[in-house]
Amino acid sequence: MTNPLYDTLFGRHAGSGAPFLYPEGGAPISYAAFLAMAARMSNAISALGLAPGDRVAAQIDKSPEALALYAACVQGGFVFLPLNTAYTPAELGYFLTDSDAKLVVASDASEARVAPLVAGTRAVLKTLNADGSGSLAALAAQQPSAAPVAERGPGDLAALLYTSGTTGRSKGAMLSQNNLLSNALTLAKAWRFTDEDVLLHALPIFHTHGLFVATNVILATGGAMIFFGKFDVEGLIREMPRATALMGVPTFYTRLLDHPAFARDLTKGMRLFVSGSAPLLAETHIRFEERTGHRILERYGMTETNMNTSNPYEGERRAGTVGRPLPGVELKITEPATGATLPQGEVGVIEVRGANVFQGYWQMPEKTREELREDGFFITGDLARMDADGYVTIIGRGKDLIISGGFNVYPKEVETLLDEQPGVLESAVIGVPHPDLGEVAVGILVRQKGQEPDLDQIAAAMGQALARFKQPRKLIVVDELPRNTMGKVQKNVLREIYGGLFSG
Ligand code: MCA
Ligand code: AMP
Repeated sequence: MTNPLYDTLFGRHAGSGAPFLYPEGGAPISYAAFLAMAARMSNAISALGLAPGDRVAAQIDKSPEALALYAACVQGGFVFLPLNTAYTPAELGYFLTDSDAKLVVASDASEARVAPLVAGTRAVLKTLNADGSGSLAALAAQQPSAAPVAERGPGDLAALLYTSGTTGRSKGAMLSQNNLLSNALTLAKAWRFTDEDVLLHALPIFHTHGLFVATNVILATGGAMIFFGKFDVEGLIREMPRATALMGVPTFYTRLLDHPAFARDLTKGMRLFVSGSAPLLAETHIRFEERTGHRILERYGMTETNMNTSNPYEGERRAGTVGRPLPGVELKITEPATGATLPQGEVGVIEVRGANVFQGYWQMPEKTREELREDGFFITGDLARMDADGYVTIIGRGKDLIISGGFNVYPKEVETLLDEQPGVLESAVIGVPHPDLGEVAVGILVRQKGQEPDLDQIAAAMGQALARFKQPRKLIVVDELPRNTMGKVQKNVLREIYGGLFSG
Protein backbone atom coordinates (compact mmCIF):
# COMPACT_ATOMS: atom_id res chain seq x y z
CA MET A 1 0.00 0.00 0.00
CA THR A 2 1.28 3.41 -0.87
CA ASN A 3 -1.13 5.50 1.14
CA PRO A 4 -2.99 3.41 3.73
CA LEU A 5 -5.55 6.06 4.68
CA TYR A 6 -6.45 6.84 1.07
CA ASP A 7 -6.47 3.21 -0.01
CA THR A 8 -8.65 2.01 2.87
CA LEU A 9 -11.16 4.85 3.11
CA PHE A 10 -11.33 6.18 -0.44
CA GLY A 11 -9.46 4.11 -3.05
CA ARG A 12 -11.44 0.97 -2.28
CA HIS A 13 -14.57 2.67 -3.60
CA ALA A 14 -13.07 3.39 -7.04
CA GLY A 15 -15.68 2.90 -9.74
CA SER A 16 -18.48 2.32 -7.23
CA GLY A 17 -21.85 3.74 -8.25
CA ALA A 18 -23.22 3.20 -4.73
CA PRO A 19 -24.53 6.37 -3.07
CA PHE A 20 -22.16 8.09 -0.65
CA LEU A 21 -23.87 11.41 0.06
CA TYR A 22 -27.48 12.52 0.03
CA PRO A 23 -26.97 16.29 0.29
CA GLU A 24 -29.86 18.27 1.69
CA GLY A 25 -31.94 19.42 -1.28
CA GLY A 26 -29.48 18.06 -3.87
CA ALA A 27 -29.04 14.98 -6.05
CA PRO A 28 -27.31 11.92 -4.51
CA ILE A 29 -23.54 11.72 -5.02
CA SER A 30 -22.04 8.29 -5.68
CA TYR A 31 -18.69 7.16 -4.35
CA ALA A 32 -17.24 7.34 -7.87
CA ALA A 33 -18.50 10.91 -8.37
CA PHE A 34 -17.15 11.94 -4.96
CA LEU A 35 -13.73 10.43 -5.72
CA ALA A 36 -13.62 12.29 -9.04
CA MET A 37 -14.45 15.55 -7.23
CA ALA A 38 -11.64 14.86 -4.75
CA ALA A 39 -9.14 13.93 -7.48
CA ARG A 40 -9.83 17.18 -9.37
CA MET A 41 -9.30 19.11 -6.17
CA SER A 42 -6.11 17.22 -5.38
CA ASN A 43 -4.78 18.08 -8.85
CA ALA A 44 -5.77 21.72 -8.30
CA ILE A 45 -3.85 21.86 -5.01
CA SER A 46 -0.77 20.34 -6.67
CA ALA A 47 -1.14 22.89 -9.48
CA LEU A 48 -0.94 25.63 -6.84
CA GLY A 49 2.52 24.34 -5.97
CA LEU A 50 1.81 22.37 -2.81
CA ALA A 51 3.76 19.20 -2.06
CA PRO A 52 2.97 16.31 0.31
CA GLY A 53 3.30 17.45 3.92
CA ASP A 54 2.17 21.04 3.17
CA ARG A 55 -0.74 22.31 5.24
CA VAL A 56 -4.12 23.19 3.72
CA ALA A 57 -6.14 25.38 6.11
CA ALA A 58 -9.87 25.61 5.43
CA GLN A 59 -12.51 27.80 7.05
CA ILE A 60 -15.47 26.90 4.88
CA ASP A 61 -19.12 25.97 5.16
CA LYS A 62 -20.10 22.34 5.17
CA SER A 63 -20.84 20.90 1.72
CA PRO A 64 -19.98 17.80 -0.33
CA GLU A 65 -17.17 19.84 -1.93
CA ALA A 66 -15.81 20.76 1.51
CA LEU A 67 -15.69 17.05 2.36
CA ALA A 68 -14.00 16.39 -0.99
CA LEU A 69 -11.28 18.83 0.08
CA TYR A 70 -10.49 16.52 3.00
CA ALA A 71 -10.36 13.53 0.62
CA ALA A 72 -8.17 15.54 -1.78
CA CYS A 73 -5.70 16.22 1.00
CA VAL A 74 -5.48 12.54 1.92
CA GLN A 75 -4.97 11.65 -1.74
CA GLY A 76 -2.28 14.26 -2.37
CA GLY A 77 -0.60 13.79 1.02
CA PHE A 78 -1.39 17.34 2.14
CA VAL A 79 -2.08 17.95 5.83
CA PHE A 80 -5.71 18.98 6.30
CA LEU A 81 -6.36 21.77 8.80
CA PRO A 82 -10.08 22.43 9.20
CA LEU A 83 -11.16 25.52 11.17
CA ASN A 84 -14.39 26.37 12.96
CA THR A 85 -16.46 28.73 10.79
CA ALA A 86 -17.34 30.72 13.92
CA TYR A 87 -13.75 31.92 14.44
CA THR A 88 -13.28 35.66 13.99
CA PRO A 89 -10.36 37.04 11.94
CA ALA A 90 -8.67 37.85 15.27
CA GLU A 91 -8.70 34.14 16.12
CA LEU A 92 -7.94 32.90 12.62
CA GLY A 93 -4.67 34.75 12.08
CA TYR A 94 -2.84 32.69 14.69
CA PHE A 95 -3.77 29.34 13.14
CA LEU A 96 -2.68 30.39 9.66
CA THR A 97 0.68 31.69 10.83
CA ASP A 98 1.42 28.98 13.38
CA SER A 99 0.67 26.15 10.95
CA ASP A 100 2.61 27.84 8.15
CA ALA A 101 -0.23 26.82 5.83
CA LYS A 102 0.56 26.97 2.14
CA LEU A 103 -3.04 27.07 0.97
CA VAL A 104 -5.85 28.84 2.80
CA VAL A 105 -9.39 28.12 1.68
CA ALA A 106 -12.08 30.63 2.70
CA SER A 107 -15.42 31.57 1.10
CA ASP A 108 -16.14 34.38 -1.34
CA ALA A 109 -18.00 36.11 1.51
CA SER A 110 -15.04 35.94 3.90
CA GLU A 111 -12.24 36.44 1.36
CA ALA A 112 -11.82 40.16 2.02
CA ARG A 113 -11.55 39.55 5.78
CA VAL A 114 -9.11 36.67 5.40
CA ALA A 115 -6.87 38.25 2.72
CA PRO A 116 -4.99 40.58 5.12
CA LEU A 117 -4.21 37.61 7.39
CA VAL A 118 -2.74 35.68 4.48
CA ALA A 119 -0.84 38.66 3.08
CA GLY A 120 2.09 38.29 5.45
CA THR A 121 2.45 34.52 4.94
CA ARG A 122 3.60 32.30 2.10
CA ALA A 123 0.08 30.95 1.60
CA VAL A 124 -2.15 31.21 -1.46
CA LEU A 125 -5.81 32.15 -0.76
CA LYS A 126 -8.61 30.38 -2.64
CA THR A 127 -12.33 30.06 -2.04
CA LEU A 128 -14.92 27.31 -1.79
CA ASN A 129 -18.54 28.23 -1.08
CA ALA A 130 -21.42 26.27 0.44
CA ASP A 131 -22.90 25.77 -3.06
CA GLY A 132 -19.65 24.28 -4.38
CA SER A 133 -18.58 27.38 -6.31
CA GLY A 134 -15.48 29.51 -5.69
CA SER A 135 -11.99 30.02 -7.09
CA LEU A 136 -10.70 26.63 -5.86
CA ALA A 137 -13.72 24.91 -7.42
CA ALA A 138 -13.10 26.76 -10.70
CA LEU A 139 -9.50 25.61 -10.75
CA ALA A 140 -10.54 22.04 -9.89
CA ALA A 141 -13.08 22.02 -12.73
CA GLN A 142 -10.21 22.38 -15.22
CA GLN A 143 -8.34 19.37 -13.82
CA PRO A 144 -8.48 15.68 -14.78
CA SER A 145 -10.83 13.51 -12.71
CA ALA A 146 -8.05 11.10 -11.76
CA ALA A 147 -5.04 12.08 -9.69
CA PRO A 148 -1.88 10.44 -8.42
CA VAL A 149 -2.07 9.00 -4.93
CA ALA A 150 0.81 10.39 -2.88
CA GLU A 151 3.09 7.89 -1.23
CA ARG A 152 2.46 8.11 2.54
CA GLY A 153 3.29 5.88 5.47
CA PRO A 154 1.19 5.15 8.58
CA GLY A 155 3.17 7.65 10.65
CA ASP A 156 2.87 10.54 8.18
CA LEU A 157 0.62 13.41 9.17
CA ALA A 158 -2.87 13.48 7.74
CA ALA A 159 -4.41 16.32 9.74
CA LEU A 160 -3.64 19.13 12.11
CA LEU A 161 -6.50 20.05 14.47
CA TYR A 162 -6.11 22.95 16.86
CA THR A 163 -7.33 22.62 20.42
CA SER A 164 -7.22 25.49 22.86
CA GLY A 165 -5.08 25.19 25.93
CA THR A 166 -5.94 25.96 29.53
CA THR A 167 -2.97 28.31 29.44
CA GLY A 168 -1.32 30.02 26.54
CA ARG A 169 -1.98 29.55 22.86
CA SER A 170 -3.92 26.93 20.95
CA LYS A 171 -2.02 23.77 20.17
CA GLY A 172 -2.09 21.92 16.87
CA ALA A 173 -2.70 18.22 17.48
CA MET A 174 -0.75 16.25 14.86
CA LEU A 175 -2.79 13.28 13.68
CA SER A 176 -1.12 10.62 11.59
CA GLN A 177 -2.66 8.43 8.92
CA ASN A 178 -2.68 5.52 11.35
CA ASN A 179 -4.22 7.55 14.18
CA LEU A 180 -7.25 8.15 11.97
CA LEU A 181 -7.31 4.80 10.23
CA SER A 182 -6.97 2.62 13.33
CA ASN A 183 -9.80 4.46 15.07
CA ALA A 184 -12.12 4.37 12.04
CA LEU A 185 -11.69 0.60 11.71
CA THR A 186 -12.12 0.04 15.45
CA LEU A 187 -15.32 2.10 15.61
CA ALA A 188 -16.82 0.62 12.45
CA LYS A 189 -16.42 -2.83 13.96
CA ALA A 190 -17.46 -1.90 17.50
CA TRP A 191 -20.63 -0.20 16.27
CA ARG A 192 -21.38 -2.81 13.56
CA PHE A 193 -21.39 -0.46 10.57
CA THR A 194 -21.96 -2.00 7.12
CA ASP A 195 -22.63 -0.78 3.59
CA GLU A 196 -26.35 -0.91 4.43
CA ASP A 197 -26.06 1.96 6.87
CA VAL A 198 -27.41 5.43 6.19
CA LEU A 199 -26.05 7.93 8.71
CA LEU A 200 -27.77 11.21 9.55
CA HIS A 201 -24.82 13.61 9.38
CA ALA A 202 -25.70 16.94 11.00
CA LEU A 203 -22.40 17.73 12.76
CA PRO A 204 -19.88 20.28 11.54
CA ILE A 205 -16.95 18.77 9.60
CA PHE A 206 -14.22 20.91 11.17
CA HIS A 207 -13.96 18.79 14.34
CA THR A 208 -13.10 15.18 15.15
CA HIS A 209 -16.69 14.12 15.77
CA GLY A 210 -18.18 15.07 12.40
CA LEU A 211 -15.04 14.71 10.28
CA PHE A 212 -13.38 11.58 11.59
CA VAL A 213 -15.80 9.65 13.79
CA ALA A 214 -18.86 10.01 11.56
CA THR A 215 -17.35 10.31 8.09
CA ASN A 216 -14.46 7.86 8.37
CA VAL A 217 -16.68 5.13 9.80
CA ILE A 218 -18.99 5.42 6.80
CA LEU A 219 -16.06 5.54 4.36
CA ALA A 220 -14.56 2.47 5.99
CA THR A 221 -17.73 0.45 5.47
CA GLY A 222 -19.27 1.82 2.27
CA GLY A 223 -22.49 3.17 3.74
CA ALA A 224 -24.15 6.48 2.90
CA MET A 225 -24.73 9.78 4.70
CA ILE A 226 -27.70 12.13 4.63
CA PHE A 227 -25.60 15.26 4.65
CA PHE A 228 -27.09 18.34 6.34
CA GLY A 229 -25.43 21.75 5.97
CA LYS A 230 -25.96 22.23 9.69
CA PHE A 231 -27.99 20.77 12.52
CA ASP A 232 -31.69 21.20 11.90
CA VAL A 233 -34.13 19.32 14.11
CA GLU A 234 -36.91 19.45 11.50
CA GLY A 235 -34.58 17.98 8.89
CA LEU A 236 -33.52 15.15 11.18
CA ILE A 237 -37.13 14.28 11.91
CA ARG A 238 -38.01 14.41 8.21
CA GLU A 239 -35.13 12.16 7.13
CA MET A 240 -35.04 9.75 10.08
CA PRO A 241 -37.40 7.18 8.52
CA ARG A 242 -34.84 6.44 5.77
CA ALA A 243 -31.78 6.41 8.04
CA THR A 244 -30.22 3.78 10.28
CA ALA A 245 -27.88 5.77 12.55
CA LEU A 246 -27.26 9.19 14.08
CA MET A 247 -24.16 10.61 15.73
CA GLY A 248 -24.52 13.79 17.72
CA VAL A 249 -23.66 15.91 20.71
CA PRO A 250 -26.10 15.81 23.68
CA THR A 251 -27.85 18.99 22.42
CA PHE A 252 -29.05 16.99 19.38
CA TYR A 253 -30.83 14.59 21.70
CA THR A 254 -32.37 17.18 24.01
CA ARG A 255 -33.62 19.14 20.98
CA LEU A 256 -35.14 15.98 19.46
CA LEU A 257 -36.85 15.20 22.77
CA ASP A 258 -38.23 18.74 22.95
CA HIS A 259 -39.85 18.33 19.52
CA PRO A 260 -43.48 17.18 19.68
CA ALA A 261 -43.18 15.20 16.41
CA PHE A 262 -40.30 13.09 17.70
CA ALA A 263 -42.00 9.80 18.44
CA ARG A 264 -41.23 6.08 18.62
CA ASP A 265 -42.57 5.42 15.11
CA LEU A 266 -39.99 7.70 13.51
CA THR A 267 -37.12 5.68 14.95
CA LYS A 268 -38.33 2.24 13.86
CA GLY A 269 -35.70 1.87 11.14
CA MET A 270 -32.88 3.28 13.26
CA ARG A 271 -30.41 0.84 14.79
CA LEU A 272 -28.00 3.22 16.54
CA PHE A 273 -27.88 6.61 18.26
CA VAL A 274 -24.39 7.69 19.37
CA SER A 275 -23.64 10.61 21.69
CA GLY A 276 -20.35 12.25 22.58
CA SER A 277 -18.19 15.40 22.83
CA ALA A 278 -19.89 16.44 26.07
CA PRO A 279 -21.58 14.63 28.96
CA LEU A 280 -24.98 13.16 28.21
CA LEU A 281 -27.17 13.56 31.27
CA ALA A 282 -28.44 10.24 32.60
CA GLU A 283 -31.85 11.91 32.57
CA THR A 284 -31.63 12.49 28.79
CA HIS A 285 -30.61 8.86 28.28
CA ILE A 286 -33.62 7.67 30.25
CA ARG A 287 -36.11 10.05 28.61
CA PHE A 288 -34.82 8.98 25.19
CA GLU A 289 -35.36 5.32 25.97
CA GLU A 290 -38.84 5.99 27.32
CA ARG A 291 -39.77 7.92 24.16
CA THR A 292 -38.18 5.69 21.52
CA GLY A 293 -37.21 2.35 23.04
CA HIS A 294 -33.58 3.04 22.00
CA ARG A 295 -30.70 3.32 24.44
CA ILE A 296 -28.25 6.01 23.31
CA LEU A 297 -24.70 4.69 23.01
CA GLU A 298 -22.35 7.14 24.73
CA ARG A 299 -18.64 7.22 23.93
CA TYR A 300 -15.71 9.42 24.95
CA GLY A 301 -12.87 10.93 22.98
CA MET A 302 -10.63 13.91 22.38
CA THR A 303 -9.10 15.72 19.45
CA GLU A 304 -5.70 14.34 20.47
CA THR A 305 -6.85 10.74 20.71
CA ASN A 306 -9.93 10.23 18.56
CA MET A 307 -12.23 7.85 20.46
CA ASN A 308 -11.05 6.13 23.64
CA THR A 309 -14.03 4.42 25.22
CA SER A 310 -17.48 3.31 24.18
CA ASN A 311 -20.51 1.69 25.67
CA PRO A 312 -21.07 -1.70 24.06
CA TYR A 313 -23.16 -2.29 20.94
CA GLU A 314 -24.36 -5.53 22.46
CA GLY A 315 -24.50 -5.57 26.23
CA GLU A 316 -25.36 -2.97 28.78
CA ARG A 317 -25.26 0.70 27.75
CA ARG A 318 -24.94 2.25 31.17
CA ALA A 319 -26.41 5.76 31.53
CA GLY A 320 -23.97 8.29 32.95
CA THR A 321 -20.92 6.26 31.87
CA VAL A 322 -18.81 6.42 28.72
CA GLY A 323 -18.37 2.66 28.59
CA ARG A 324 -15.17 0.64 28.43
CA PRO A 325 -11.86 1.25 26.66
CA LEU A 326 -12.13 0.42 22.95
CA PRO A 327 -10.11 -2.52 21.59
CA GLY A 328 -6.49 -1.43 21.18
CA VAL A 329 -6.82 1.43 23.68
CA GLU A 330 -5.13 1.08 27.08
CA LEU A 331 -6.70 3.28 29.74
CA LYS A 332 -5.66 3.89 33.32
CA ILE A 333 -6.78 6.20 36.11
CA THR A 334 -3.85 7.93 37.74
CA GLU A 335 -3.00 10.20 40.64
CA PRO A 336 -2.60 13.68 39.10
CA ALA A 337 0.51 14.67 41.08
CA THR A 338 2.56 11.48 40.69
CA GLY A 339 1.12 9.65 37.68
CA ALA A 340 0.78 6.49 39.78
CA THR A 341 -2.09 4.19 38.84
CA LEU A 342 -4.87 4.43 41.43
CA PRO A 343 -6.70 1.49 42.99
CA GLN A 344 -9.85 0.51 41.12
CA GLY A 345 -12.82 2.72 41.98
CA GLU A 346 -10.84 5.83 42.94
CA VAL A 347 -11.16 9.11 41.06
CA GLY A 348 -8.12 10.30 39.12
CA VAL A 349 -6.98 11.49 35.69
CA ILE A 350 -7.64 9.39 32.60
CA GLU A 351 -4.48 8.43 30.71
CA VAL A 352 -4.67 6.58 27.40
CA ARG A 353 -2.25 4.81 25.07
CA GLY A 354 -2.79 3.20 21.68
CA ALA A 355 -2.56 3.60 17.92
CA ASN A 356 -5.23 6.31 18.24
CA VAL A 357 -3.04 8.65 20.30
CA PHE A 358 -1.65 11.64 18.37
CA GLN A 359 1.95 12.41 17.44
CA GLY A 360 2.33 15.49 19.64
CA TYR A 361 1.61 19.22 19.37
CA TRP A 362 2.78 21.02 16.26
CA GLN A 363 6.10 22.74 16.99
CA MET A 364 5.54 22.59 20.75
CA PRO A 365 7.93 19.94 22.09
CA GLU A 366 7.60 21.17 25.67
CA LYS A 367 3.80 21.11 25.70
CA THR A 368 3.99 17.67 24.12
CA ARG A 369 6.28 16.43 26.89
CA GLU A 370 3.93 17.81 29.56
CA GLU A 371 0.96 15.84 28.28
CA LEU A 372 2.35 12.88 26.35
CA ARG A 373 4.51 10.62 28.50
CA GLU A 374 7.64 8.94 27.15
CA ASP A 375 5.94 5.55 27.48
CA GLY A 376 3.16 6.72 25.13
CA PHE A 377 0.42 7.46 27.68
CA PHE A 378 -1.44 10.72 27.03
CA ILE A 379 -2.69 12.66 30.07
CA THR A 380 -6.22 13.71 29.11
CA GLY A 381 -7.01 16.05 31.99
CA ASP A 382 -10.41 14.38 32.43
CA LEU A 383 -11.25 13.09 35.91
CA ALA A 384 -12.91 9.72 36.13
CA ARG A 385 -13.45 6.49 38.00
CA MET A 386 -13.43 2.97 36.60
CA ASP A 387 -15.80 0.30 37.90
CA ALA A 388 -14.79 -3.30 38.57
CA ASP A 389 -16.22 -4.30 35.18
CA GLY A 390 -14.29 -1.62 33.29
CA TYR A 391 -17.00 1.03 32.76
CA VAL A 392 -15.59 4.56 33.00
CA THR A 393 -17.57 7.38 34.61
CA ILE A 394 -16.32 10.88 33.93
CA ILE A 395 -16.64 12.89 37.13
CA GLY A 396 -15.35 16.23 35.93
CA ARG A 397 -12.33 17.90 34.42
CA GLY A 398 -8.97 18.62 35.94
CA LYS A 399 -8.55 21.19 33.21
CA ASP A 400 -10.50 24.45 33.34
CA LEU A 401 -12.76 23.88 30.35
CA ILE A 402 -16.38 24.66 29.47
CA ILE A 403 -18.13 22.53 26.83
CA SER A 404 -21.00 24.46 25.29
CA GLY A 405 -23.14 22.54 22.80
CA GLY A 406 -20.09 20.36 22.08
CA PHE A 407 -17.73 23.28 21.45
CA ASN A 408 -14.87 23.91 23.87
CA VAL A 409 -14.44 27.24 25.61
CA TYR A 410 -11.26 27.82 27.58
CA PRO A 411 -12.05 30.31 30.39
CA LYS A 412 -8.49 31.65 30.42
CA GLU A 413 -8.79 32.94 26.86
CA VAL A 414 -12.01 34.82 27.67
CA GLU A 415 -10.74 36.08 31.05
CA THR A 416 -7.62 37.55 29.44
CA LEU A 417 -9.82 39.65 27.16
CA LEU A 418 -12.26 40.63 29.90
CA ASP A 419 -9.40 41.74 32.16
CA GLU A 420 -8.32 44.24 29.49
CA GLN A 421 -11.70 46.00 29.42
CA PRO A 422 -12.11 49.47 30.93
CA GLY A 423 -13.40 49.43 34.52
CA VAL A 424 -12.57 45.73 34.99
CA LEU A 425 -10.04 44.84 37.66
CA GLU A 426 -10.18 41.08 37.12
CA SER A 427 -12.59 38.41 35.99
CA ALA A 428 -13.57 34.76 36.24
CA VAL A 429 -15.36 32.83 33.53
CA ILE A 430 -17.40 29.81 34.59
CA GLY A 431 -19.62 27.22 32.93
CA VAL A 432 -23.23 27.42 34.05
CA PRO A 433 -25.75 24.61 33.34
CA HIS A 434 -27.94 25.40 30.32
CA PRO A 435 -30.99 23.36 29.27
CA ASP A 436 -30.14 23.44 25.55
CA LEU A 437 -26.33 23.63 25.31
CA GLY A 438 -25.39 21.67 28.46
CA GLU A 439 -23.42 24.61 29.78
CA VAL A 440 -22.64 28.14 28.64
CA ALA A 441 -19.95 30.64 29.63
CA VAL A 442 -20.75 33.36 32.16
CA GLY A 443 -18.32 36.17 32.97
CA ILE A 444 -17.99 37.47 36.53
CA LEU A 445 -16.30 40.89 36.52
CA VAL A 446 -14.73 42.69 39.46
CA ARG A 447 -15.16 46.44 39.12
CA GLN A 448 -12.18 48.68 39.46
CA LYS A 449 -12.52 50.93 42.50
CA GLY A 450 -14.83 53.84 41.76
CA GLN A 451 -15.63 52.65 38.20
CA GLU A 452 -18.59 50.90 36.64
CA PRO A 453 -17.80 48.64 33.66
CA ASP A 454 -19.97 49.32 30.60
CA LEU A 455 -21.45 45.86 29.95
CA ASP A 456 -22.78 46.66 26.46
CA GLN A 457 -19.41 47.95 25.38
CA ILE A 458 -17.69 44.88 26.84
CA ALA A 459 -20.12 42.52 25.11
CA ALA A 460 -19.40 44.31 21.83
CA ALA A 461 -15.65 43.94 22.36
CA MET A 462 -16.11 40.21 22.99
CA GLY A 463 -18.10 40.03 19.76
CA GLN A 464 -15.17 41.46 17.83
CA ALA A 465 -12.57 39.19 19.34
CA LEU A 466 -14.25 35.86 20.01
CA ALA A 467 -16.33 33.29 18.19
CA ARG A 468 -19.97 33.56 19.27
CA PHE A 469 -19.94 30.26 21.18
CA LYS A 470 -17.11 31.51 23.43
CA GLN A 471 -18.78 34.82 24.31
CA PRO A 472 -20.23 34.95 27.83
CA ARG A 473 -24.02 34.62 27.74
CA LYS A 474 -24.15 36.89 30.75
CA LEU A 475 -21.79 39.36 32.42
CA ILE A 476 -22.15 39.98 36.13
CA VAL A 477 -20.33 42.70 38.09
CA VAL A 478 -19.20 42.00 41.65
CA ASP A 479 -16.97 43.69 44.23
CA GLU A 480 -14.65 40.73 44.66
CA LEU A 481 -14.15 37.08 43.77
CA PRO A 482 -14.24 34.31 46.37
CA ARG A 483 -10.71 33.02 47.05
CA ASN A 484 -9.25 30.21 49.11
CA THR A 485 -6.50 30.69 51.67
CA MET A 486 -3.90 30.31 48.89
CA GLY A 487 -5.50 33.22 47.03
CA LYS A 488 -6.87 31.01 44.24
CA VAL A 489 -10.28 31.97 42.82
CA GLN A 490 -12.88 29.44 43.96
CA LYS A 491 -14.76 28.76 40.75
CA ASN A 492 -16.76 26.02 42.47
CA VAL A 493 -18.22 28.68 44.79
CA LEU A 494 -19.11 30.87 41.80
CA ARG A 495 -20.71 27.90 40.05
CA GLU A 496 -22.85 27.30 43.14
CA ILE A 497 -23.94 30.94 43.34
CA TYR A 498 -24.76 31.32 39.64
CA GLY A 499 -25.68 27.70 38.83
CA GLY A 500 -29.39 28.48 38.50
CA LEU A 501 -29.10 31.38 36.04
CA PHE A 502 -30.56 29.47 33.10
CA SER A 503 -32.69 26.84 34.79
CA GLY A 504 -36.44 26.96 35.08
C1 MCA B 1 -24.29 28.02 18.33
N1 MCA B 1 -24.27 28.99 19.25
C2 MCA B 1 -23.68 28.53 20.36
C3 MCA B 1 -23.31 27.21 20.05
N2 MCA B 1 -23.70 26.92 18.79
N3 MCA B 1 -23.43 29.09 21.55
C4 MCA B 1 -22.79 28.36 22.47
N4 MCA B 1 -22.40 27.08 22.23
C5 MCA B 1 -22.65 26.49 21.04
N5 MCA B 1 -22.25 25.25 20.79
C6 MCA B 1 -24.79 30.35 19.19
C7 MCA B 1 -25.20 30.78 17.81
O1 MCA B 1 -24.13 31.48 17.23
C8 MCA B 1 -26.41 31.66 18.09
O2 MCA B 1 -25.98 32.92 18.48
C9 MCA B 1 -27.06 31.04 19.27
O3 MCA B 1 -26.01 30.31 19.92
C10 MCA B 1 -28.17 30.10 18.98
O4 MCA B 1 -27.86 29.36 17.84
P1 MCA B 1 -28.66 28.08 17.38
O5 MCA B 1 -29.18 28.34 16.01
O6 MCA B 1 -29.61 27.62 18.41
O7 MCA B 1 -27.47 27.07 17.35
P2 MCA B 1 -27.19 26.04 16.27
O8 MCA B 1 -26.63 26.67 15.07
O9 MCA B 1 -28.41 25.18 16.14
O10 MCA B 1 -25.98 25.21 16.92
C11 MCA B 1 -26.12 24.45 18.08
C12 MCA B 1 -25.44 23.12 17.83
C13 MCA B 1 -24.00 23.40 17.34
C14 MCA B 1 -26.18 22.31 16.79
C15 MCA B 1 -25.42 22.35 19.13
O11 MCA B 1 -23.32 24.17 18.29
C16 MCA B 1 -23.25 22.19 16.97
O12 MCA B 1 -23.35 21.67 15.86
N6 MCA B 1 -22.46 21.65 17.91
C17 MCA B 1 -21.62 20.48 17.66
C18 MCA B 1 -20.22 20.76 18.05
C19 MCA B 1 -19.30 19.60 17.69
O13 MCA B 1 -19.34 19.04 16.61
N7 MCA B 1 -18.44 19.24 18.63
C20 MCA B 1 -17.51 18.13 18.44
C21 MCA B 1 -16.12 18.57 18.78
P3 MCA B 1 -26.94 34.20 18.54
O14 MCA B 1 -27.48 34.20 19.92
O15 MCA B 1 -26.00 35.31 18.27
O16 MCA B 1 -27.98 34.01 17.51
S1 MCA B 1 -15.00 17.15 18.67
C22 MCA B 1 -14.93 16.69 20.29
O17 MCA B 1 -15.41 17.37 21.13
C23 MCA B 1 -14.32 15.39 20.73
C24 MCA B 1 -13.18 14.90 19.93
C25 MCA B 1 -15.40 14.34 20.80
O18 MCA B 1 -15.39 13.58 21.77
O19 MCA B 1 -16.23 14.30 19.89
P1 AMP C 1 -11.92 18.35 22.35
O1 AMP C 1 -10.84 19.16 22.97
O2 AMP C 1 -12.85 19.09 21.47
O3 AMP C 1 -11.29 17.21 21.72
O4 AMP C 1 -12.83 17.85 23.53
C1 AMP C 1 -12.48 16.74 24.27
C2 AMP C 1 -13.13 16.77 25.62
O5 AMP C 1 -14.53 16.59 25.49
C3 AMP C 1 -12.68 15.63 26.49
O6 AMP C 1 -11.42 15.87 27.09
C4 AMP C 1 -13.81 15.55 27.49
O7 AMP C 1 -13.64 16.51 28.52
C5 AMP C 1 -15.02 15.93 26.65
N1 AMP C 1 -15.84 14.77 26.24
C6 AMP C 1 -15.86 14.11 25.06
N2 AMP C 1 -16.77 13.12 25.09
C7 AMP C 1 -17.34 13.15 26.32
C8 AMP C 1 -18.36 12.40 26.98
N3 AMP C 1 -19.02 11.42 26.36
N4 AMP C 1 -18.67 12.73 28.25
C9 AMP C 1 -18.04 13.74 28.89
N5 AMP C 1 -17.08 14.49 28.32
C10 AMP C 1 -16.75 14.21 27.05
